[in-house]
Amino acid sequence: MKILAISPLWRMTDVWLLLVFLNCHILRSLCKEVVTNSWLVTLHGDGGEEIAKRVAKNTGFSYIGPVLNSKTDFHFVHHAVHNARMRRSVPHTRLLKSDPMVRFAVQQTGFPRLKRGYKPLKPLSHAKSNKAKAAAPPKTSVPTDPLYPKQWYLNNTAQAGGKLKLDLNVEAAWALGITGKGVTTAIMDDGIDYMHPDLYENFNAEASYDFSSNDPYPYPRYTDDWFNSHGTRCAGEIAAKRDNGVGGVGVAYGSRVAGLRMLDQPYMTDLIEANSMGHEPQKIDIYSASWGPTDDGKTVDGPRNLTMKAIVYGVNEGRQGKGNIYVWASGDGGPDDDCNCDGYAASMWTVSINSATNDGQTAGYDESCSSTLASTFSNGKSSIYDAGVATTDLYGNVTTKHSGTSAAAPEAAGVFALALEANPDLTWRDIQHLTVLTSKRNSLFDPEGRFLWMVNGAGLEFNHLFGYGVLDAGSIVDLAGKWKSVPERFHCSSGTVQGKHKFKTNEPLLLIIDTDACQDKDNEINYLEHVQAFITINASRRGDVTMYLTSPMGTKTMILSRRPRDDDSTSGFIKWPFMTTHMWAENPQGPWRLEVVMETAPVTGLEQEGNLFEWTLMLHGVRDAPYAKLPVDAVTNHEKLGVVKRAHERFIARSARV
Ligand SMILES: *[C@@H]1O[C@H](CO)[C@@H](O)[C@H](O)[C@H]1NC(C)=O
Ligand SMILES: *[C@@H]1O[C@H](CO)[C@@H](O)[C@H](O)[C@H]1NC(C)=O
Ligand SMILES: *[C@@H]1O[C@H](CO)[C@@H](O)[C@H](O)[C@H]1NC(C)=O
Ligand SMILES: *[C@@H]1O[C@H](CO)[C@@H](O)[C@H](O)[C@H]1NC(C)=O
Ligand SMILES: [Ca+2]
Ligand SMILES: [Ca+2]
Repeated sequence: MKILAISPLWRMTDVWLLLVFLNCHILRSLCKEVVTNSWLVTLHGDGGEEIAKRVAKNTGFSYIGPVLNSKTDFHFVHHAVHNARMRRSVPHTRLLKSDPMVRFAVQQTGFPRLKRGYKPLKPLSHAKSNKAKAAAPPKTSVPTDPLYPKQWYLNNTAQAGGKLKLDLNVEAAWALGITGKGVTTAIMDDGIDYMHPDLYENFNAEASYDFSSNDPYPYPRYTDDWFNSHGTRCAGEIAAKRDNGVGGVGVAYGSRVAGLRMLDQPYMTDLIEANSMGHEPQKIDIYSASWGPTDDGKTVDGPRNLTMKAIVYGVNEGRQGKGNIYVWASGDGGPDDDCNCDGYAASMWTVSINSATNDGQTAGYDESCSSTLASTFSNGKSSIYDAGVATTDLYGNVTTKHSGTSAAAPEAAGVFALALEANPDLTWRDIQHLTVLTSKRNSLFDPEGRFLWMVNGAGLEFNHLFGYGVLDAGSIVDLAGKWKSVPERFHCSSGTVQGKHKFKTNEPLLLIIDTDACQDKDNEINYLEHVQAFITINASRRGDVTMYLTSPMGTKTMILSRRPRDDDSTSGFIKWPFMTTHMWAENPQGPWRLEVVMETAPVTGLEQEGNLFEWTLMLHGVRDAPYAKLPVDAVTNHEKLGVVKRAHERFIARSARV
């Protein structure tokens, strides 16, 4: 086996990494793409909107708007072109290109992006308005809202068959007066019923937009089955008003929500996704997404070029440079899917959230993967009435049936809104560190017994299903208040294995990259954040390929699980970034092992084979001990922090001896 060291990449920023990420355009056959009636039009010079509007008029196109506030890139639509065709319209593209102002024009592909956890259910009850109560200020520490007793995810009193105290522990954060004031979360979804009596006061219209129909009003489109209730339900979990006699209470009931309606058109385009994720990054703090590529257990797909650009801009420049927080539902594909095949959930720049039920198990639809950072809650046992997530619903109604990892991501967004009120200086990375340090195992467990809780080399407990455990609002708010921003982040490309490496059923492949983690360079990494393995592979049956990455400190993480429905034999993975959070805070120096195993189905017994062509190990983290400057009371209040700090002191003592 040959190890080819590649030259160190000095002080790359997260922007640089954009170039490394290759997308679905390579795997087009798998993405079920069509061609839409949208064009990305790039102009010569930076004449801006006036020129773009004139070009659109001259060529018979409709002008939609700039892409990511650009002065040169614009979104045009042609209404005479069908919005989902199989072939590109060369004449229309040629027409645009014939205008002397146009540098290039690209007709946009369309691809499916599905809401997670959607079940067509009618609402259960109508919200009862009681304005007399609404006027009174809160008298007790317990909210008076009629739906509140059913919101077990806020205060689990073992109602609906749940486990006592298995909840987000919001009570401790609220008791400090922290309710998310000054923080805005955007719900990227199918719209928000912003006239809902439990939402309108906390709706941030200024930061909202409708990208599905290009206007400032992201109101859900009516359908008989209330299909477009998803965004409204997510919004209520975050910011439903407290003590107003209507509905329930949001996790961060003092915060605001913005609506970015962007899921309600036949096909998604890169332009719509990019404009949504890049919308008002100085006014929006958190973006919450409960959707993604199809969860059919055979899709491999992720953000395209412009969307990646928007996310990278968000984390680097958003929130006045502190970075936007992108919260992602890890996926509803069940045990037969793997969220590392979903480039949004697996991104380092999103916080990927899985769900647990009200008694601590995984739900049947939960996916697992090594990029999941933490968990919140979805529904309880389906046999029990009211065990779902209680929240606002369309047309002033409420529901107790919201579910899926869809329900989980907004709860996390709400908890992060609380943390940001407690400390507005937190960066996107601080939020991830705080999540790792304050999430709890509580009583979360895998009912199938496959994934046990394990401890990494820095003493942190993690689980393949739940990440670092369930978010704890009281704990994250407390530590956020004492937090000192983590040191500068570095990226170290630690080696590449190239060549054709065969593996087959009963003949696994083991590769090793021994790294000094860029020691003595400017980008030396001694304490890890994310680890990525960029892998190019093909196989006679992609779904039978499983991969495990083991760190020098002995933490073994499954970066790809078996996907029984994925029968791809042609596309494989091309430089796909498999990500793991499980080595957080470890020291990365030493040998990293990659095992590739063909897990052929016992039933068919067919022998499968494949080839690994490339593996590049990318380490992300910091040079200096990240928690060294935190005050003593932070350590005494937070057990996990104490454990990691002691581990880091041992790392330092060990390297001093060498
Ligand atoms: C939560 O429930 C407990 C009972 O288990 C109750 O004593 C407490 O006041 C409740 N707190 C809130 C904020 O709902
Ligand atoms: C996306 O970006 C990559 C890398 O910069 C480039 O090679 C590729 O052509 C771009 N794809 C599209 C569809 O523009
Ligand atoms: C709730 O939904 C029903 C339809 O099921 C509708 O008639 C009603 O106006 C809605 N709003 C309220 C506040 O009940
Ligand atoms: C994988 O690629 C190699 C080299 O290009 C080729 O020989 C082999 O047939 C491919 N295997 C599959 C299953 O596509
Ligand atoms: Ca309410
Ligand atoms: Ca998935």
